[in-house]
Amino acid sequence: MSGPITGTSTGNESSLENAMQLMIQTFHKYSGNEGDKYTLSRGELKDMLTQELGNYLGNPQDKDAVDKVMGDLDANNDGEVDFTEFIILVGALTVACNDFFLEYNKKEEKNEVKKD
Ligand SMILES: [Ca+2]
Ligand SMILES: [Ca+2]
Repeated sequence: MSGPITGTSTGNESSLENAMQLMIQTFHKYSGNEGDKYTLSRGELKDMLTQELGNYLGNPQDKDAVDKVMGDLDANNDGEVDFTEFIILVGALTVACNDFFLEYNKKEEKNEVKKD
């Protein structure tokens, strides 16, 4: 590993601490663009999904997809996604990734590894 990605870390953090900082910085990078500085509006959420989670969420350009994610995340129905709501999304996606990882490992144990 060669140095911090964001430039604000002290360089002494563990991987997990770095990941936590990165989640906080990523949230604030988008939350500060319009309206409330500490929450994501629908537009900010869309930018965040498109730029940060496009690989995982398919095509968040789709308006319905953004509305659905917004509806799922906005637990208190105030039309904004706050940091707690954001972290639930990240947590849920991380669990999904871990499930995928476990499945993948199981398959690799059963089958011979194919390389292409
Ligand atoms: Ca905002
Ligand atoms: Ca909310």
